[in-house]
Amino acid sequence: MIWNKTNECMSEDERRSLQGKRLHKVVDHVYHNVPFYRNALQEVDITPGDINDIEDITKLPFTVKQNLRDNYPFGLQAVPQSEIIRVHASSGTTGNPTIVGYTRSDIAVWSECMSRCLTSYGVGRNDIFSVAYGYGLFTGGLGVHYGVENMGASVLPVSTGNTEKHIRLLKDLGVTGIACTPSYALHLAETMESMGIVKDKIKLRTGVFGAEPWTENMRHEIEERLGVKAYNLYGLSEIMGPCVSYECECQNGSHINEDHFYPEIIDPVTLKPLPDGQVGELVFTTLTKEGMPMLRYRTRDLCSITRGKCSCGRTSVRMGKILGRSDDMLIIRGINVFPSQVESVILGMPECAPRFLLIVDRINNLDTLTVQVEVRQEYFAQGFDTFEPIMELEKKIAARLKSVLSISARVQVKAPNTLDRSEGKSIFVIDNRILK
Ligand code: DLL
Repeated sequence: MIWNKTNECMSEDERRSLQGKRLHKVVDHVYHNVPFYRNALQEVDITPGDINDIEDITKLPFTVKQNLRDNYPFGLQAVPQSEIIRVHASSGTTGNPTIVGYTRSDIAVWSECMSRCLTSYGVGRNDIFSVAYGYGLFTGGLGVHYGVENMGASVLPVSTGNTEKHIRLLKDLGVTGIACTPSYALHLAETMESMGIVKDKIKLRTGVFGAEPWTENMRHEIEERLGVKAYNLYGLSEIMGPCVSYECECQNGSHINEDHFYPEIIDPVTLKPLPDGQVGELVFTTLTKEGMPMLRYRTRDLCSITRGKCSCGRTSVRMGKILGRSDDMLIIRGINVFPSQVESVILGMPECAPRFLLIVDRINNLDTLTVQVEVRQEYFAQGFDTFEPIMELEKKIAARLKSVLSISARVQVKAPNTLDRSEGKSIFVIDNRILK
């Protein structure tokens, strides 16, 4: 089944013509309504009149996460506040989070794109679909939720946590579809097994996984242990949220909703476009977004794209798996975490030396973050010989980290000069998660 045959299956020429018209419109919109973009376009001597075809996109400047931070909170918004009906936020590298405002039309486009994804996974109106992404500022929960409602299936908004209660509901309600991070799916399988519930006792058929990288091995393991067919879902809050691309039954890449989000692959060093099939940094331009349009947003995700009609009938371009990042962002329990956020907390505490180490592990399929921090010599000399002050400080650092990162970290305070740091290199992260 295809949700929107016209837009998902249009010919290359039709689509390029539509994209060209939409690109002109979005450039005109930001030129007149977002001072940041007007300045950026004037710097490269471009006016909306210069952008008529989709090929003209390479004349436009790039946007990076730092631009969103610098214009915090609403500087990149292209409509008056009265037009914004929803605001989401995700982590910035340090300090300011990234704020994204959506108009009523943006939410409608998002819901439609998400319904396209779900239809492609084989979800239909008779399905009961459990959404186990976080509801709140993260786009995962509400994003998938609106898509399920829009297509007329029943949504079960379980959100994250409460695993045992969730499993009971899966069983008792005969839930047929689930969306969550792939690591949480494995945790769910493990908890189910420990509760003595065999997969035949639940009716799950479709699993929708994304928000973090995962491998073919994880796919097979999830399919085997939960009894589902596992599909990829990709997206990012700056562009919309979950719905940017999705797998079909052929599972040979994820179809990009490219009538709304125009993809390019660039060399992250030279910033020059790369040919199809070559791995580089994925860049998106929003073609219809009103609230906070993005021109050539550098996602930092590394992958390749493939064109050509897929056996499912869709003609939209497909992106391969995300193979890595061109920056140091970590994804821990689906939440984006930058080492610089931890650094900003530690530098802000007089008791701490500017020496720290992040250790990321995956234990029972749940990510854990441990932060080791050295205490400053002068504080150490004042009586760190008993446990109490150490524990107090650990608690204090953990509370600050939680408020900045939105995830809990285990903090270990260390004596001065005990953390092993390679000479001259700033290696702050040990990521023990090996995605097999
Ligand atoms: O993670 C949106 C989302 C929610 C996507 C639920 C899919 C499902 P952000 O928090 O802004 O948004 O994080 C976006 O997460 O740039 C990728 O690095 C990573 N990511 C998202 N989906 C996938 C995926 C949401 N399927 C960042 N595979 C992106 C690999 C993914 N990485």
